[in-house]
Amino acid sequence: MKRRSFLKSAATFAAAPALAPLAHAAASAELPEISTPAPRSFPQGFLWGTATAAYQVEGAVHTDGRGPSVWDTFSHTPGKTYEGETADVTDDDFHLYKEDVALMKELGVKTYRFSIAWPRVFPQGTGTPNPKGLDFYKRLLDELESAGIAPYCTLFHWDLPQALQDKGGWTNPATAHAFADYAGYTAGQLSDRISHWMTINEFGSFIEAGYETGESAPGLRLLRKDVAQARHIAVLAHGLAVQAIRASARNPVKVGLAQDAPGAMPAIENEAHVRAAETAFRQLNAKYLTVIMEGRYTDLYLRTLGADAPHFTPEEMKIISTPLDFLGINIYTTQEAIPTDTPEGFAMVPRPASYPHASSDWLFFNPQAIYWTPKLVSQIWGVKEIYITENGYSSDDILRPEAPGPDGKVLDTDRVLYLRNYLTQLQRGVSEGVPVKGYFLWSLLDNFEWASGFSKRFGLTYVDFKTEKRTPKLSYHFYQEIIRRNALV
Ligand code: PNW
Repeated sequence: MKRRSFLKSAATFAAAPALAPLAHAAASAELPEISTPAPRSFPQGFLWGTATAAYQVEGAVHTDGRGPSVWDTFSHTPGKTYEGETADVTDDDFHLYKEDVALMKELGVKTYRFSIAWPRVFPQGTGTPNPKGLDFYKRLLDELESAGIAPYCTLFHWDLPQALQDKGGWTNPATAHAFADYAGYTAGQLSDRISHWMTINEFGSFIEAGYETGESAPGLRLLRKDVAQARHIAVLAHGLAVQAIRASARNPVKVGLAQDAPGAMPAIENEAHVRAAETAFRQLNAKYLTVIMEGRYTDLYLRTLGADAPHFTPEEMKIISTPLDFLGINIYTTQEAIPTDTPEGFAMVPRPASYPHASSDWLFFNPQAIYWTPKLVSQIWGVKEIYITENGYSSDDILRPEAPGPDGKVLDTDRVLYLRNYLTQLQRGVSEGVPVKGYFLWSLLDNFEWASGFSKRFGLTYVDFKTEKRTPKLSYHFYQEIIRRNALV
């Protein structure tokens, strides 16, 4: 009985021209040919890339005059990172950068997003620059140039010079000016080689995590009003740096940032839910992206903080909202919003306990994040040039390590599953006209995952941290194939 009904449906398929090429169907009377769907391509020139950050991959923390950063201090403080792990050596990319660029060349990426360690350039945060610190990046840029890979550079990926933390770090307005000086100096030195600059990576990950919950460096738990002021100083630092980079660049440059925008997406794709998601997105991003894009804190944000709201001047708001050339967004997840009858007009839906996530407990699997977040950013603020500056997946290294099998292969089908689904949604957005110009996969290599140490692996390439041996995983070959075809596979 079952067999008969299968045959019936097979005949139906064979008759459908879109699915089965008839000539082949004739070869097998019973089974329809499996059809290959039309390639779902990306626009010509779509910029495929990969990303890392200085402290997570470089190692060589005492080399060539690098000063200590808050992450050196924090990771060396007992109890702060997983098993007390530090990034003193990590991937040793400082010495192995040629091998790492070769891995990228083989992968086929057109661009590489990396960060410059502020304490290599200004070991004390301000004052006299350390030319030897910049030399490392010049060597890296030479190597990238000969591999035909365009550099996208982040100036601050959380490694604040410890000397500045000793004077209050991001709670001290002087840090904003020190950052602008460092950004201007570095752009002056390297703008002949780097055209795309990002000021700051993920405000919340060093302000809330560093000064409110204490999970990240410098590991403080300050009062709400001090955290609100620190946020304000950080967005001001961004604006001052945008101006400093433009003022000192010797070539035309494009300036943006890389923000992990808390996401909101419609729980159901209808008009009311989309409106709720838009409203939610602006409010959830009030602390950083909204004030940068609009030059004002939302009323709801100021009202919620009450007496703890930040102090600011109209002049500062102008600096903070200096127009950008592009927006970088780090996409990992998002959360469903629904419309409500409340004055806010939206509510975020709490995630059910069984909502799937990666090894990192915050990394909820929601491929629609990469469709909705850029779409909302372009809808709300009219942004014309967007990059996905990070997107990636963590596997677990504790329960069942992702180590190479006896055949030497790392078959990370979980990461492939994640990437296939996210890239499908990215392609959907791009084909509908959402102006995403490029995608940087986090990360080229397994690396130091901050407070999680080496217990989470995000790499396309497996790294044996005892030997520094690199082994491209299945996901590396999957991404390589997508880049080669410029289409989903
Ligand atoms: C980003 N969250 O961090 C960083 O930019 C990278 O340095 C990091 O390795 C990568 O994502 C993976 O974690 C995040 O809690 C940290 O939502 C935490 C969150 C998001 C991003």
